[in-house]
Amino acid sequence: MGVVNVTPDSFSDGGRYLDARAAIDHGEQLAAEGAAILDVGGESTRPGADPVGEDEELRRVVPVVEGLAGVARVSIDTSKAAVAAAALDAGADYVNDVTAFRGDPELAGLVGDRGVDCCLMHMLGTPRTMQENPRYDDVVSDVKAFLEARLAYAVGEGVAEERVMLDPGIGFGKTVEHNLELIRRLDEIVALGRPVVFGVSRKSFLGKLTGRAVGERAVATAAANVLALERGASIFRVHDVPETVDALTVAAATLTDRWPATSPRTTTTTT
Ligand code: HH2
Repeated sequence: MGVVNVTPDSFSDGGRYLDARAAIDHGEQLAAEGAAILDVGGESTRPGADPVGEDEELRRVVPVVEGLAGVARVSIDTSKAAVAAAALDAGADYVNDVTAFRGDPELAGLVGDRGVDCCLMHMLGTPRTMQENPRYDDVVSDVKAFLEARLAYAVGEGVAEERVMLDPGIGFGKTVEHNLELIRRLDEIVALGRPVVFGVSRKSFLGKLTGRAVGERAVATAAANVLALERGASIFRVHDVPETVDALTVAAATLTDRWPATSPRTTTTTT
């Protein structure tokens, strides 16, 4: 899953793709590099981010979704039902909600009615407050219980269980230790029986571990993604697609003893 942030303030690429043409070009490039899904978002969720109004979010994302429909599967990264509805009308077929249907009471029903896939993510608090001293009894058990409850809620609102994917929300109300423990014990989240989405890309704990600036974290991101693959994650949300494809191709071939795997470059590489 390649990230297309149509925002002025995203933590790693804010402002680079605020213009619709630049965002579409970027999405096309990510698809050519091997992204099967393009996750289009018009509201940053970085720690401390200000909420974006519905009209502004619609203005940012709808032209980009329209431009990318048909290039790859398009996911809309939003918590607002009106934005998700417009994006689905424009060609998206996946709803990625970092609030796990807590942000807008209409969103679960919309996803159920439209019969599309969705991702429900764990977050402690809101983007404004989430990094202020996050605490858990046991981070993995707490996140797992939350995701199980949100899955039940979604199903109760008419979303087919097989349409739901779950995400532990790396970096959303978590310390470095919480993130590392979630990665180490990701198999416990996978045990819920739904595909797990894993979003570690360029996140600040990788900078704390490596000392790398935000644009220099592709290798650190790949390392975490390989561990997540080994523990059963299915979808890897990243900014740096080529590095991720290479790392996951080698890891998947090693784990499954099957290759060529899905890398777009395996057909053109001879050595
Ligand atoms: N992380 C971000 C945004 N959306 N969605 C899911 N399912 N999982 C994630 O880990 C996740 C997400 C944050 O990354 P980014 O979009 O690059 O930053 P920003 O929120 O500042 O736009």
